[in-house]
Amino acid sequence: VLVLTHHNADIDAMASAIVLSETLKYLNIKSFIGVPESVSKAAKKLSESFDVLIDPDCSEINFVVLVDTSVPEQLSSVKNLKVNVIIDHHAKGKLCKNAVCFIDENSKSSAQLVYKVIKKLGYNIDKKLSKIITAGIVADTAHLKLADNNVFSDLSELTKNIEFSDVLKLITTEGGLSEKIVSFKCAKRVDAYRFDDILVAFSDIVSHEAFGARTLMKIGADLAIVIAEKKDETRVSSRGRKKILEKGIDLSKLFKKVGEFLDGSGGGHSLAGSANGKKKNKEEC
Ligand SMILES: [Mn+2]
Repeated sequence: VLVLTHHNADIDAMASAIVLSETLKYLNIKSFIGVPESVSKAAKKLSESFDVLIDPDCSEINFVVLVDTSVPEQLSSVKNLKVNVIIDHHAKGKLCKNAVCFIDENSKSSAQLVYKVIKKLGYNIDKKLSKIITAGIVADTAHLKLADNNVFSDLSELTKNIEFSDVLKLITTEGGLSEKIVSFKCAKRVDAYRFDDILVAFSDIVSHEAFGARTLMKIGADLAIVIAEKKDETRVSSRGRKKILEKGIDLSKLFKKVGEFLDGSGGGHSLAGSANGKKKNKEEC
């Protein structure tokens, strides 16, 4: 059996695939985990101790179970795709036509549906798999912000013998060293102003200006603008909270003008604007 999931597999997708595949192994069924293209960065830690087949070939497989998707577009790099069973919590896709489906759009995660299937099989789930299912649920509910009663009732069963902090360790990825240095430099060079109840933070760094702007938002800016000057190029990135819209600030419009000032281009969204162009006076920009 191949347990397959969608490309750039997220934590819920990987958790569902791992738990189902491991359960089949316990039941003496030879099983594999398959992922098109790649596992997402967020799900790397969760899946690192399991073998994952990237872009598997279904012609070498007897039976395929697909989890967390039912649309062929998310599986385009799988060779000779076939699907026998689908377990998913998204709206039915094209692949449902020719497969046995267990779809529940009201479920907050696919991991919970896999958990249901396993319980039906009468299989008693161990600590390791409890942690992984919990990880899938926590990730797909934005750390329980979107949880419903079913989530809490499943979690009350799953977390009986595990430490919740161990689950969080599985799904939190620390940023790389270079990103942390950008954050520190960006914070160190802040010029901050207050306009009414809006805190505006300007900073400059050598690169990663968008990452820098997000960092300033995390430490409390309502509007963050970060400029990066290169040899003969200027790049500016910004992020804003919704309340700047009430003050009539639209970053896409603002940065269109910044782009013109830089003899380059600019724009974006109302709460995330950016521009790049020629090197000009930084303060003026
Ligand atoms: Mn999901």
